[in-house]
Amino acid sequence: MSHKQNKYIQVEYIDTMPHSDKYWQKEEVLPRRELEEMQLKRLRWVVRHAYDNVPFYRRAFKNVDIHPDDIKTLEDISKLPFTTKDHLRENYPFGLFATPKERIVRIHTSSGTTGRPKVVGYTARDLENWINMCARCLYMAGIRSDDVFQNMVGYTLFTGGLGFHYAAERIGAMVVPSGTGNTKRQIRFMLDFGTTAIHSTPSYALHIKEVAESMDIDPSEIGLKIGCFGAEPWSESLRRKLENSFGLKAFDSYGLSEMNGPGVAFECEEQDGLHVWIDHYIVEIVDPETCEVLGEGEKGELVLTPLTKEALPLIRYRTGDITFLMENECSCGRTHPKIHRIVGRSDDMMIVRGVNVFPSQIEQVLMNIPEVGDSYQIVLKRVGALDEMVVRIEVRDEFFTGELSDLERIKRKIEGSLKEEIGIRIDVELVEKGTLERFEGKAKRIVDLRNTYISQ
Ligand code: DLL
Repeated sequence: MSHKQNKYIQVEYIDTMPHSDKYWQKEEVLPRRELEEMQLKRLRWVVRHAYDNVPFYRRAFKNVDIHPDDIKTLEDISKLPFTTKDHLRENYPFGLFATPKERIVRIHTSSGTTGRPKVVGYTARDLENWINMCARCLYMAGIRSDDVFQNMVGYTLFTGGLGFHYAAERIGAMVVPSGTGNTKRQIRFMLDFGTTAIHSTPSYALHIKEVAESMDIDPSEIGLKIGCFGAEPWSESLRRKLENSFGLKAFDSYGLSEMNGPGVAFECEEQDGLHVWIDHYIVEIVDPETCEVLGEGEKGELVLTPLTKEALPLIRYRTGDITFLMENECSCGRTHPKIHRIVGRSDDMMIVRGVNVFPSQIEQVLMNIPEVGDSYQIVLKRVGALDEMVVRIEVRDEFFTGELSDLERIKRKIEGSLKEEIGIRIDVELVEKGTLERFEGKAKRIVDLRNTYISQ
């Protein structure tokens, strides 16, 4: 349609140019060989950039006797040293930045659980690349210019808010920058503004469902079609619960501040693995103990090297997130490889009676049990020399008969399912609805009391 024909637009000034009705950018469908050629060129650039401009990398490369000119093939990446979260913290705030301050146009931080925050920076070009990567994700989930996108994540130093905000605007959607909190008002906005797509953590989405129900609003009547959920591990059964409750399609969204923020990997319509934008990141999976590089299908720690970051070129960054690379081809036509949804962070892995357990495995079991309500908590204790786990669970109102025998039956049922799926006996404690904390951002489901010694 020409400008004259469009009665709503006086001057066409919005840069809304999808590559096609299916893909935001043409790079999404480049043949793998071309992507790899691009990766090699960019890898050589980023390694040189880090070496020339970040004293930390000059030293780190010298320590392992490697020079940027030694990078001749993509496989040569394995000669480079890793970067860890501690390196970022030790160089707080700007020590790993590769561009002078006058070229940095924004910073964000990621606090994690301990110590100094990690500070990340962006040049204007970094932001432009980031917006487009996030726009690829939202477009892939089906968000278009006629959507109303309610962005219910933090807008300040957290990358979730601004990252997707600008991307949704770029697509031309109507953005409701509502941030986190005031859940009743969020729900009213959804109804009043005709929100069709939401972005939040999966745990906040679960809370919104619960609050809507308490307002006598059926979540499926709100009119939501698309949910973009991420920033924390979640399970397939929570996806099903959110999809069934809201009547939307729920997509897993992965990213981390150190790699811009959201927009690193995202699910397509198949909802089976997340495409990683490999024209901007090299993906490796390594054994977290030995750092040996693992092959397709082998579970390990995700290591990412950003290929286009000017401000913060982190080489072989150990994310701490556990996943694996999936099979190559995807029916959506995108040529970028997929990672399996994140199983958990290596720091969150619990060892109970010799068995490795991630919180998302517990959630996967719980969300399939109808009696289980919308909140749970994992309490870790040390009894004598052993770690013990107790899962505190809110029971749905309609199953709370007040009869002790009913509660005992529910407890035994949940313990049975946990034993069957995870292979160890896990104690369950049932609590009344509303007892456990709710979360607007990333949920904190683990309460670690292991330093509080409990004698046997
Ligand atoms: O959480 C960026 C983000 C914002 C991603 C909004 C998705 C949506 P950080 O605060 O730096 O950045 O936390 C990054 O969160 O290393 C993972 O451990 C975890 N994480 C992020 N997305 C997922 C996901 C943002 N989809 C850390 N599944 C990462 C599991 C996730 N874990």
